Amino acid sequence: MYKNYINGKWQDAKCGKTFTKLNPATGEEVGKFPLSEPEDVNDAVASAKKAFKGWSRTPLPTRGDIMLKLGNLMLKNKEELARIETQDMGKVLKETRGDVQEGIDTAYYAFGEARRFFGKTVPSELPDKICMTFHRPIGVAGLISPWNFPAAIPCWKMIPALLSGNTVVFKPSREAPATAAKLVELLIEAGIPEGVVNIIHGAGTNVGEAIATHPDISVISFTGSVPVGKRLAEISGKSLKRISLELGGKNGQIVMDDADLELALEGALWGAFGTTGQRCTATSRVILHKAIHDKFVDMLVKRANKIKIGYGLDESMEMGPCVSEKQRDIVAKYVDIGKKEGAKLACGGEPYTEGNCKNGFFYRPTIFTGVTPDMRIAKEEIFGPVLSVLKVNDLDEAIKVINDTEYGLSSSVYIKDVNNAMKAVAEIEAGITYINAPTIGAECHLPFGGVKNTGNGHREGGWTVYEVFNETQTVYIDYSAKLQRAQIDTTVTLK
Ligand code: UN1
Repeated sequence: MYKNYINGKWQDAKCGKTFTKLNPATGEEVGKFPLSEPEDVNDAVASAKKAFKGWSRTPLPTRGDIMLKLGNLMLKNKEELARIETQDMGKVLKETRGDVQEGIDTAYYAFGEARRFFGKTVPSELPDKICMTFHRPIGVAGLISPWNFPAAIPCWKMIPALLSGNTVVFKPSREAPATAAKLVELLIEAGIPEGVVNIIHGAGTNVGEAIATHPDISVISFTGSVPVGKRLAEISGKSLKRISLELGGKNGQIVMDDADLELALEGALWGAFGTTGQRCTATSRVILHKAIHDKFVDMLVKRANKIKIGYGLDESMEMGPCVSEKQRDIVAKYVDIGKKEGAKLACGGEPYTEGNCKNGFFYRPTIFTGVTPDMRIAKEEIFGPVLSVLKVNDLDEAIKVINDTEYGLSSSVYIKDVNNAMKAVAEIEAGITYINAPTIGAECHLPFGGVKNTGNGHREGGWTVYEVFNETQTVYIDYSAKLQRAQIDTTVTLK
């Protein structure tokens, strides 16, 4: 029986209710978790608010040391964390190890940042006066994370929030709660003081909304769907909370006629079927130049049919299940839609129930050809192992097609001509563009996020996420010992 962690104590939801998390590969129970209510959020926020003064005044390098310890503990427990994660949400071990590594890298980045958290010194327009800026923590951060990267994404959010001096109320997804619980245990072992981190398990409609409405939460970071992101932005906008939204994607991989096709094939398979297609960066469209279309589709289908599907704890498996029965039903619904829209099913298109897989929520790698930009399977995020193939005449059309979506997270172009590659980089509307690499695989020390309905202008990762979790304080120091009036007593005049 798992618990919430509030004010330094593990405790049940006050109402006593729980939910059961199932292993998506076996249908077995992972554990029972508190089904919390707004009253639990209130306690967590009160605890985080109380802890803010002490934590925000702790020297940054001391906070950084805790992040270093967290990174070291994650490294020491990497295998255990990866195995918990595979049972929690289904990704194969190779991938859950990578996910944990992304969290470790984020912790080490924060440790380095702690000793270089630079503000700026800026010349004044007046004599004997200096100006500078400081980063200041905002207060209590409400962090709402998804299930598809249950170690990396909570780390992307918690680590910069904490390093910056904020305290945290963390609500993990109901589909990956065991990984989140383990992460919080490691944070406690790393020495995070009481009240600084609080975890509340439960439903988005209850806990998530309570976070967005709570007057003592000052900043929210959310990764998830567009409808939920819009809802949270609407609620939190009423109290002018800062909110960083990381929402969906309908990412495309263009393959031009001069591309290295073997390389493009590896990229498309990894991008489309890695994590069972359940990444917001997943390749859900390949946009093929007509000259290589038929050959590439042939290569793609042959290889997709050979992907080894099964329980991720078995090292030989390449693709795990969908995260839940509900998620698999969504995939099946889109496959029906694709067929009705007139796309051709080139492979897959049904659940995978062979051998031990019958109790899990597996679905075969699925490829639709003959997809046109107006079809729903070309436009809507599916979040499953479904790839739509579109055929184009030239690069201009490929760019038009790749941009023809409400989203703008990741994008990829396989190409050799350097001029055309640079043209694509300039014209693609996306937060992330890869040349000769798949749409997935962002590194934690670079900005991560998208344009259009993928977000609201913020970026996670690297130095940019620190903008989300900090206010800027501008300080002027006048040592002239007289009143100097800016804009009036200035010595600079342009003739
Ligand atoms: C996500 O799917 O929400 O770039 C995050 C990638 C990973 C992160 C994905 N490093 O695919």
